[in-house]
Amino acid sequence: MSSIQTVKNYINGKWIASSSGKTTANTNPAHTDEVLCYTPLSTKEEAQEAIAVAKAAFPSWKSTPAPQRGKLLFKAMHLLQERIEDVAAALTKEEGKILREAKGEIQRALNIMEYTAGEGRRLKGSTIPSELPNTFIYTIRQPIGPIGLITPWNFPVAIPIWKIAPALLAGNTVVFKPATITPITAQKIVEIFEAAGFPAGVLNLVYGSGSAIGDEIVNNHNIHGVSFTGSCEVGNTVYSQASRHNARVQCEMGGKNPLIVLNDADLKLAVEGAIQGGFGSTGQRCTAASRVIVEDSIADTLVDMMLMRMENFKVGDGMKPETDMGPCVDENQMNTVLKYIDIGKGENARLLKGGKRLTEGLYAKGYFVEPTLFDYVLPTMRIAQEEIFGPVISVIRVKDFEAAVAAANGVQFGLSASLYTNDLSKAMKFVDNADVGKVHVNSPPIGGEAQAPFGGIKATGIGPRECGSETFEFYTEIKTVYVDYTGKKREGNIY
Ligand code: UN1
Repeated sequence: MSSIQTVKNYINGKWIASSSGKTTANTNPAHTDEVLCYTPLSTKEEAQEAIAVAKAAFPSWKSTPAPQRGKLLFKAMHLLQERIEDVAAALTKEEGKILREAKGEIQRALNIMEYTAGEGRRLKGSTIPSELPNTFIYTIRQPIGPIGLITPWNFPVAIPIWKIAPALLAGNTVVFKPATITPITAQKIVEIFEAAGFPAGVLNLVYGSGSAIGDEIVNNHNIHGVSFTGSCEVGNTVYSQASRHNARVQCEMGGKNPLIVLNDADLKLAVEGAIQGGFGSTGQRCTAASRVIVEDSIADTLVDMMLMRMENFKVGDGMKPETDMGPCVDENQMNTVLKYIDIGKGENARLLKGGKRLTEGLYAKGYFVEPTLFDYVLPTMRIAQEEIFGPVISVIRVKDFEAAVAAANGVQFGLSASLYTNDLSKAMKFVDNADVGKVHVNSPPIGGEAQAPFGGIKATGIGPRECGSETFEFYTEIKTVYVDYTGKKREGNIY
């Protein structure tokens, strides 16, 4: 008998083994012969049960005062803080990102919990002047009901937390379906909420495929809202299906984020931004700097500096402190990256560095791809248009600022964009004209702070922003209240 565990679902406050009998192996992408656990491919009936439980738990959770819900969230935050080493190691082992990045991701989750828990004492409505005498109009924010959360593998702690925390704080109950290839971090998150004392049924976890569990969450009429992060293809299906039964939908999907470098920029800073933005998290983030758009006059210098910076960039096991970049998350993702490298070569982009899978020695048992730099990429090429989700940077040379903005905007996505310049006027023009949900001036397009809204436009985003106070636009309904204390029937205009 193998001692490798199959993780369990968490339904109604109990850890329950799936009855499906079907599992998929969760392997370490840096050592593919290391199976970390098995993920159950749960049945639709198990998802239905979790949804029924979330529905049953809703009335009492809704009537729990928001400051009390916030107190539990503060407890969960302290527990995550205590367990940070353990959760970070699990994250690196199952997702592959380096330990520093894993800890950074967990710190971001902690910041989100801190910010969101404090909202328990705010969650404000507004008072509105009435045109009538002795009439009081105000609004309150109420939860929307049982919510389905479908989350990706690339930020398996921060993204679930930035959905679970505001969902629960606002008084909703949750059915959480994590990616099947990052089950251990999902389990550790739910254990923390359990240990913090969240009541049974308020947060439920069901492992399984998109086609069974995701499909049930999206189509079940007892789910009143779905928040999804992942691919455009899946997100668009989630949107069209969930909206059929009037569920509220929020989707955060792909990106093809530009990092523009103008000829007056601090090039050292720009190179650091491009490397961190393009190769950080192995390029597996929707905010990755996958296109470096540079003015012709400085392009040769910038490219030389990037090549030099890549010289000592160490690929390897994310658990080792000297590693700068970990593996791709799985074989599938690695093959996608290698396919796009071939596409780039086929399109006659100039491959300057990288481009290959690493297979020798330490790399023999992992999904390692070299950090890859293409130059002379045209804005219309597929490698400049499509999301690769891997360590591939495309340099696009343009004649001036206007051409840079046109190239930056000339993609279907609209998540994040960076501009490196010291020209305030150009910086502000870019802020005005970039077709994205967030702009970074003189810093890479990745990341975001807990108290600031996060999300994109165009093919990237559907529904309200995540994080910041704007997150409650999704997780609450506004109720408008009219209190008439005249004691008289209305005269005159009646609306
Ligand atoms: C970040 O870079 O801030 O799936 C995180 C994603 C995004 C999160 C990006 N929704 O990569």
